[in-house]
Amino acid sequence: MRICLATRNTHKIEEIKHQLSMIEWTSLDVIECEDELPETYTTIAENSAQKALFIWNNYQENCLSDDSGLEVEALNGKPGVDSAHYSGERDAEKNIDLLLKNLAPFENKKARFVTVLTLVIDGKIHQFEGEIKGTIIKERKGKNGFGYDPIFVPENHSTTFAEMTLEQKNVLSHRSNALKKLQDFLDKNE
Ligand code: ITT
Repeated sequence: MRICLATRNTHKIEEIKHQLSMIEWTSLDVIECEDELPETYTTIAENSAQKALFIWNNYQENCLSDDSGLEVEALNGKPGVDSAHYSGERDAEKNIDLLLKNLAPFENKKARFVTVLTLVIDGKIHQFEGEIKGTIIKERKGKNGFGYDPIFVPENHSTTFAEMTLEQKNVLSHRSNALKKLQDFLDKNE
């Protein structure tokens, strides 16, 4: 069975393919989808479903979408669903700058990353959620990964996601936790 990865985020694609390498993946380019995937809801779970159903409804392809975000406790869960364009632009550096500025007055630096994967197989929808708790540090550290990785230190660790290799991040991350649930589902439904 081939599954279309319904994302244009190359970092997500790399992480997902690395963890679930046995799946026959296809891509938005392969199915000739040039549309921007809609994300118009106010929750991560709804946006995840919306992206996958858009592909199923328009291209009749089995597919997997990933909607994720960083929820910061002291900021009442923000940037959350707005993580990709928190600063008003799709710019990771500006997003981090704004987050550090907004969080500076608070002692509480706790945060969590969350991912909701949506798998659509033959029109049926299945969702898998993963999270990783951690803290936000005051200055960027590391060059790997993407998004908020340089300022996020996962619980029980001393380095940021951006200081870890892809393999190390993939043992811990919100995305990998959701992918493990997806893998269990596929194993049981083979
Ligand atoms: P697609 O919608 O095409 O999948 P996207 O980048 O727009 O790609 P989202 O709407 O899910 O994806 O936005 C998620 C944002 O949350 C992402 O742009 C990052 O800023 C942040 N994010 C999600 N997962 C992350 C991770 O593993 N490490 C760092 N930041 C992450």
